[in-house]
Amino acid sequence: MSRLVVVSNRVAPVDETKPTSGGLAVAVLAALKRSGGIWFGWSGDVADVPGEAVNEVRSGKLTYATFDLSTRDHDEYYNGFANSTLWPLFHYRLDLANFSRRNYTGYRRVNAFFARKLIDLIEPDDLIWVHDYHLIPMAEELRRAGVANRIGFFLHTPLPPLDLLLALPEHRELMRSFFAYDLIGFQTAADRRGLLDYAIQEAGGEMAGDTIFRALGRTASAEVHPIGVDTDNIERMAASAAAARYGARLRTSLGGRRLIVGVDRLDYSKGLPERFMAFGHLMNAYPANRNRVSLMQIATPTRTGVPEYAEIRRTLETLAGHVNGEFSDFDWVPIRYLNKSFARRTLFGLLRSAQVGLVTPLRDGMNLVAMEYIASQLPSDPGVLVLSRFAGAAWSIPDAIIVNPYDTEGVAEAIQQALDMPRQERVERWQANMDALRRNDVNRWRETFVARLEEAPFA
Ligand code: GDG
Repeated sequence: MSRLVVVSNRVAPVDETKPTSGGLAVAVLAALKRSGGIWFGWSGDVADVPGEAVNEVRSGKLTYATFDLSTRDHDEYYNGFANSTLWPLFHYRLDLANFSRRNYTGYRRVNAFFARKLIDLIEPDDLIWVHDYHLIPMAEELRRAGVANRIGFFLHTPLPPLDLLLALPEHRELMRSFFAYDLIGFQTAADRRGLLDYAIQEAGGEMAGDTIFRALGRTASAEVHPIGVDTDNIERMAASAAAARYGARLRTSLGGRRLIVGVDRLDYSKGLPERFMAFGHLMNAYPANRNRVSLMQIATPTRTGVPEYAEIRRTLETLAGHVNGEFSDFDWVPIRYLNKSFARRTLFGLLRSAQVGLVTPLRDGMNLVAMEYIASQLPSDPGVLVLSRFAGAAWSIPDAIIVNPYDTEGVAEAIQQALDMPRQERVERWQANMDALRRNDVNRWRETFVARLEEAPFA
């Protein structure tokens, strides 16, 4: 079997007791722990004058190879093109996308820098698996330097339709970079469509099989490989967390009231203002819930260097204050809004304590929290997941209550339906969802993607 070399912008801390928020790191770590290999990427540290060296640390079967970025690279590549241009664009938010030539140049420069550093580590038979929107040009840079290895790419975010992609001034160069991979994996068929439409309609390419296309002289396969979670591990952690001390603290604080939970990175794609408004509407439309049901929203701050993230934080504080001001009682607060991060075990314990999981992004590649909520439940008395149709997870968890997150009244109705659902139906829905998640867990995701990459080249 070939060695697996995973490349992603951030590499999780070697010390696993440190919380890792962010779906990519969580998924890649779960996948790599089983297979072993190299995990190559940015250390997360910024230095005015970064050292040139790649720092290698071994832990079990896995080697972490990391390096620092300069302040300028961090500004232009990470805060700039990746998180102020591609992230909003790929989440259908042209209104929030920033277009700057300088940031695009920085993005290309840092991708070339990643490629130069990686070349020293790889062997001819290695499988290289690049992750996410930060590193789309990696394969092109590697090919330019003569690397002939099999190279795969997985996009964790959505890819929008062709017309939105065309708004990017550099769309031609960026999209062409995809074609240097052998295998390109997407979360859903709609995301894959964006690339194929581009390849055929804009780049004059053609299909050469169900998934295989030819464009600009290269052949690649574009496939749907939906990501999963480590179900066994989550079940175990959630069960042990429920017995922990803070579980008792939470129960005491609720005083027998019911709990709705949301856990998200603090990001405008996650639909948090809409969620708070739907919860406020629930209090108005179904007043029996007052003093009986609370929403606990954990919103972990991320990307604090990007101005739009400060803006969404202010919006949420205002909205939570508004709902709480209107409906609180001297012994009850409707929204418990927490801007901090928790250990994974604690998080799964909280998910298990909640009768309703509320996952309502406006657009999401997959959404692992939806899956973690299902995997954390007590099988004999599970809670109900209310899930946005615009999360990739809606295709993987079909027996959730599926909602349109823009429809405030509809989301409030769905929450009420979840709160009222009889145990028999809860158990049946949960069982169907859990079976689906077990069949397609994170190990299966890695195995099928890597097995497919081993079959490359597809020409
Ligand atoms: C991207 C795509 C896709 C959150 N807060 C804490 C914490 N988390 C963990 C969650 C979950 C992960 O972070 C978040 O994953 P999501 O999938 O929900 O969202 P993104 O970060 O946007 O991930 C997404 C994913 O990549 C994988 O392909 O699903 O669509 O956007 O695991 O539990 N973890 C800890 N403390 C926290 O406070 N320890």
